[in-house]
Amino acid sequence: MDITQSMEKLYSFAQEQMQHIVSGWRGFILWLRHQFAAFAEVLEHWGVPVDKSLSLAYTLAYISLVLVLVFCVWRLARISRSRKGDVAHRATCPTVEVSAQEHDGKPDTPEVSAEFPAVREQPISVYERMRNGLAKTHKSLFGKLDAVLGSGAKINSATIEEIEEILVSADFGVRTTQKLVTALQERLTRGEMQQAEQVRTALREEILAILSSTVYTADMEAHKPYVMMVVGVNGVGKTTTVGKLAHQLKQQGQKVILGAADTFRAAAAEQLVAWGERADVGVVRHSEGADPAAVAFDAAKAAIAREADLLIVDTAGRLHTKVNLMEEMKKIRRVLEREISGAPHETLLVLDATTGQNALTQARLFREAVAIDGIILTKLDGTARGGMAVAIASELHLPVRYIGVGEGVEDLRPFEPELFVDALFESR
Ligand SMILES: Nc1nc2c(ncn2[C@@H]2O[C@H](COP(=O)(O)OP(=O)(O)O)[C@@H](O)[C@H]2O)c(=O)[nH]1
Ligand SMILES: [Mg+2]
Repeated sequence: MDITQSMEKLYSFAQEQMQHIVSGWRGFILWLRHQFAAFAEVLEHWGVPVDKSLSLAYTLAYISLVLVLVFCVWRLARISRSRKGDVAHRATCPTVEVSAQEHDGKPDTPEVSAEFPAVREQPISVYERMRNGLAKTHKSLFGKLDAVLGSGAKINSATIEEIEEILVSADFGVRTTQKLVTALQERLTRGEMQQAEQVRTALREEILAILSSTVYTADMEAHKPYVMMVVGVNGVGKTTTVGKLAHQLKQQGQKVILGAADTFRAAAAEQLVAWGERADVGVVRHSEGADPAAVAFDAAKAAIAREADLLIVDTAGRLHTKVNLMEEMKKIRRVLEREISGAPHETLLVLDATTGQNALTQARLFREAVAIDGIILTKLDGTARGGMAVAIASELHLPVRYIGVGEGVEDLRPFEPELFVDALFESR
């Protein structure tokens, strides 16, 4: 067969196909007309005049088409926005659920359930979030400070006494306030603090010095899986914090597994599972009333089996059974330690900033039972007591690792003293 022959064959084939398409298209148009006629008939049946029914049918179809198109564009825009912020590492870690029964004898064969997409929030800067979160403290602290310093009067010991009261009211704590006041007094004596602005600068420097003295950065790369245990009394924000942490670390490309060791109420594990779905990470849970240490055991096994980078264990916090609670914490620690060398590599105590000085009492209590490596201070957005962060660093000599400045998934930030002090001091 020569080239001319094959070209002719190809041509006739193309012609045939075109005829099919044209007749198919005509058929489609006829079918469409038929549909519109049927729709117009329905409209007539509903009382639309005969001469208007067909044009109304066309108009309604046109409006529906536009709405569908608008919806599609909106969905596509949302999908592309969420993809932009997503790190490549996703959808690899489905939810894991281990029932109490399964635990007996076969701890490391967790059942796998559905996968869930990650949810992203509107991006606003870390600093903005922190500033918004600390707005109440800023307003209270600097509203009062400005009232004292703004009069233009000479700075003297009386001014410092007034500052002392302001600091105590912002929950800097008596001892920390004393420390700050002594430092201010010394600057005054040395003649370094004669103007209002110098007082602000001095206060900023002294607060930053206290906060910086306890900062540390955990080396999460040093262990695999790196195990974090989150403890604290009921309602301080443990589960929410674990959820936020899981989400953020997952977004950074870490493979995270969560352990729901608060087995006191079924709702507690369900809350964590919901966070797990949201963050798209696996959750190991048992049924209500199960031994929290058994959850820790299974979670550790699952983290090893799945080669997770991180295991975060959420715990219960019922203080009315204080002794039991502390024993429970110790047992969970022991189990984790036995399964993963050096675990938990970080034990973080969650404290609610709105509870003020009571949080310090809680910290001392927990410290007696388990070694605490750092603090997560939550709900700083809901209080004018941001001074708590300084009191913790100063009185407990414990670093604040993260702060919670809202209920959103991005409202948990690693604690950076400089950023914190800037956010606290910057005028709005
Ligand atoms: N405003 C605000 N609320 C928070 C923050 N962290 C947690 N919460 C809320 O505190 C409540 C108790 O949190 P939950 O995680 O259940 O506490 P848990 O009992 O310690 O596990 C929930 O309503 C959370 O949304 C925060 O940083 N800011
Ligand atoms: Mg909880």
